[in-house]
Amino acid sequence: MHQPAITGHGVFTPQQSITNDELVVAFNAYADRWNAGHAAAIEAGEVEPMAHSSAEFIASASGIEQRYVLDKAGVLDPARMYPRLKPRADDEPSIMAEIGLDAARQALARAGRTGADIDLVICAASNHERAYPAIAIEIQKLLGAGGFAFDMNVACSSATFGIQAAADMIRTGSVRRALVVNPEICSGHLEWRDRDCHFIFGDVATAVVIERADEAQGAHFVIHGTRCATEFSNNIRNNDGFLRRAHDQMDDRRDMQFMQNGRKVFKEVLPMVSAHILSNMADEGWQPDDLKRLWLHQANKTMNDFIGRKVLGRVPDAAEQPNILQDYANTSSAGSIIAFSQNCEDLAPGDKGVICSFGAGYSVGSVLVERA
Ligand code: CO8
Repeated sequence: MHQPAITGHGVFTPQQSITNDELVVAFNAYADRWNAGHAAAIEAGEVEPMAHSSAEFIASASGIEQRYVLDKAGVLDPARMYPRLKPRADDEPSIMAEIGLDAARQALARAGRTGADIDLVICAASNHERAYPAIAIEIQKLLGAGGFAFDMNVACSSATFGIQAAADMIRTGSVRRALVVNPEICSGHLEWRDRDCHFIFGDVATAVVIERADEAQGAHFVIHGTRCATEFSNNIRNNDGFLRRAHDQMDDRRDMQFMQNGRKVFKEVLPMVSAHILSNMADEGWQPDDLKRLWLHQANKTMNDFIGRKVLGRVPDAAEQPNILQDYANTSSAGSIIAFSQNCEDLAPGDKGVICSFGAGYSVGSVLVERA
């Protein structure tokens, strides 16, 4: 068995961002328009008026202060309330491939590698721009990589599940060098017209290079235990899919975008996650005090505070458990990788940490790493 290591990492951040205040102004304008359009039904008591959103609620309930998006104008247009992204012709790179490639090139540069060194590309994300050909195969071609490539989707846990798949293939020798890419265009499937969730997500792309530790060209993180777990739940759900036309459901339906029962998710996922991390660590013989850093999924600040406390048995310092959700919001599978990428270089050889993501499915994935 070979020892896998993360040797490179990269983050593509969109140029446009939306503050909570900007988001709330647009949402409230949309709500006012909707209420005006339904004035008679509201007056007759047939429908409830749409309530305003609040920047104070968003910051205190989630910890999110702003989010990056690929198209700000479409999202903030009260007559539209979703991004406007130009469709790509068949001979142009897809949007996911383009932003994934940017993150991938940064990760390859850090690893001291080129696309030609890669023989596995996994595009692991919450949604894919088209059914086929796989986005991963497009990225493989654009990078000049060899071997093979495939797409996978485990919602918010896609990155850690992708890392486990790649690490296992490196361990057994079936691939030599892998790239796990997470282009997350969450703005495309977020319901910006629902105040319960309109603040939650942002767009980004991340990538990591995984190869044999003894072939690493520079500073790297040895991958010890990897673990994935799933348990079916409808509490985070999106019903859009390829049968939409066959189901005669081409109309504008709420359940074709992200839906969740946030409170239930909070309550049910939290115990799963801390138990999952602790059992992965126990099997590797790691104690909570061994952990120098937790790079957690970035959904909610209170959630992360709770998990950090459960895992370490005390309140973690902000530096021990860095959050990036205040700047990026929830970027689905990319969140823990942004936290890792932006907060790993200062660790010393021998320092240990855990990358952990969790979300729809339910799904939880954790990767134990040690700075070499
Ligand atoms: N402004 C003002 N008030 C609001 C707003 C708002 N924007 N939204 C809700 N309220 C009101 C509610 O109506 C409610 O009022 P009342 O008490 O009168 O009923 C009150 O505020 C409290 O609402 P909640 O109970 O909903 O508030 P919470 O404290 O539970 O916070 C959160 C809501 C922040 C959503 C919280 O529940 C949470 O973070 N839960 C966990 C979420 C999570 O981790 N989800 C994981 C999903 S990510 C994932 O798996 C990936 C999916 C694929 C990606 C999809 C991309 C689009």
